[in-house]
Amino acid sequence: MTVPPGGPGAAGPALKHLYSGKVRELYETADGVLLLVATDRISAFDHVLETPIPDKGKILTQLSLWWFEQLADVVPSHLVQAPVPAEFAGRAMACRRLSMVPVECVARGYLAGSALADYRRTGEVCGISLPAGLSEGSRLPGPVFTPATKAPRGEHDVNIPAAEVARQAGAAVAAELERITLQVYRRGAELAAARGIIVADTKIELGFDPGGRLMLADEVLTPDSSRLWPASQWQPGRPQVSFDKQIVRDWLDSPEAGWDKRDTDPPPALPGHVVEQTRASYIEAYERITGRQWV
Ligand code: PZK
Repeated sequence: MTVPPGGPGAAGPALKHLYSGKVRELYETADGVLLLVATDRISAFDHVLETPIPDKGKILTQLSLWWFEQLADVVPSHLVQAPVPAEFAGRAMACRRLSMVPVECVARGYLAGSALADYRRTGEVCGISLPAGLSEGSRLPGPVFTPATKAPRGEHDVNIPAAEVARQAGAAVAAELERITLQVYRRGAELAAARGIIVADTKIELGFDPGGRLMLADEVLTPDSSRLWPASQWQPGRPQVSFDKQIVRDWLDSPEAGWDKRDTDPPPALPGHVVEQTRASYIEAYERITGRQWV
């Protein structure tokens, strides 16, 4: 009698939908466990594309789970053992509800994205002064903690000085956020480097459990939360090749797509060959990083 007449799920709506992200969904089960579900949606140039990448959500979920294991001695994770509904098998993480830290915790080892823009304007990022003469994709003298505000949906995060985090969260918590974020970056970068992948930067989410302990939440060191570059193609002074989205970006930028990334209109559907190559690139990232075969 474990399966109700009508099949699993027929007992009623056991899941409450909490939030939709660009490419993920958050649910709560009847027992108060959160389910972080990674969909097959993909975003590029700030748009969520209409074409899904088959298995992307499963691949990134399995990659996060692998990283949580590798990082267990750095910081405990929000993962709990709980049943996952069959419809989400392989693409959901069951986690405890945390009180989330309202700051994006970012560590960077290379210059890209908003840090590059800030550096070009001011020579600094988050109040940290960087050496002169760096270019797009340059390696930084050492990893830096570059926190940012959590922007409302559709807006971009804004980099803030660590002192601002200390003002908001208290000096002791701010120091812990920085320490954990840099350790996650260092461990991630070291492991990935051994497999020919540069972790240019990574964004983590931390939260407090009811006992006041900081825990690692969300996804970790995935291509959606980090810039991963194939080391063999790294060449400072130009935009870097992205491990996962390069094929999509190149196609959307090509005349064949008939679309301009500066437009507000939605990008066109992806052709089958772009979907297939992109799926293969997610699998390659998973296999190279974990040393496991995607099955
Ligand atoms: C939490 N997000 C991001 C994910 C979205 C948004 N363990 C937790 N406890 C409380 N809150 C969160 C987590 C986690 N992880 C995560 N927002 C809140 C997110 C998926 C879809 F729309």
